[in-house]
Amino acid sequence: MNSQIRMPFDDRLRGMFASGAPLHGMFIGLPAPALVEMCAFAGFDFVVIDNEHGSADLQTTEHMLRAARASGVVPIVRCLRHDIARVLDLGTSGVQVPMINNAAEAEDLVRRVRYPLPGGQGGQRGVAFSNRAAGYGAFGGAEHIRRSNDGIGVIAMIETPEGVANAYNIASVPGIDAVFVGPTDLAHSMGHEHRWQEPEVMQAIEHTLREVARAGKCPGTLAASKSEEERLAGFGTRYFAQVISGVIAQALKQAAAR
Ligand code: 3PY
Ligand code: MG
Repeated sequence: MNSQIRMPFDDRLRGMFASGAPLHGMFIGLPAPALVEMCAFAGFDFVVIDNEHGSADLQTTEHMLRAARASGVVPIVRCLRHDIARVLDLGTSGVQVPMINNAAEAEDLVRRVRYPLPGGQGGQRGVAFSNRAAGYGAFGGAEHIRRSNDGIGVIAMIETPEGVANAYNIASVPGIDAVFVGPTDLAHSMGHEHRWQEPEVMQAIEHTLREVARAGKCPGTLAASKSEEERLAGFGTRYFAQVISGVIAQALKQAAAR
């Protein structure tokens, strides 16, 4: 028996959130497994395959998850609620879901991620062992249920004033590991279009990050520069993401200007 065989889904994410260490990653909205590998080889801790705004279909998403497993970077998929079941079966390590506005929505999110357990415990994830997450049946059964329920990370996004007002309650929901503030949507929903640097929006972002830290969960948001990251770390932020299309566009502009 080959002792080197690895289970398809990587269960390190929740431990990373709980560790207290800062985490750095990249949103990837382009349908390209090679970009996942490039992020891994560059040293990022995680990638967020962006199926809210990106164009990857499910097959490409599965290939991107394979690329993450092969290269060693932990993959999260950002997706809409109705896609959670599919990307879990493809073998993601975590899901990040936009526009969570209150504790009831956060509880619903956790239930969608967890398999049902005896005694009415757990959640409502549909069970199949034929998918990639369970090794196409090779790693099915009770051990897969336990490893999935214990190992898959759940990240709620706060992007509205209602979410900001309920930040502590959202973060306190058992099973929510991290809360990520979406500054662009938050600025728009507060009536400031894309101007997240407006003082009112900056205050809402800070308040949310501090409330998530107070609830003992991992606060996260976008941080495009080191100085921005240091400012956000002052509020307890530990989960920092950049956007790969922005990084590439900036590099291309510099290359074109030579
Ligand atoms: C936002 O800024 O709205 C986001 O979703 C960032 O990922
Ligand atoms: Mg958003």
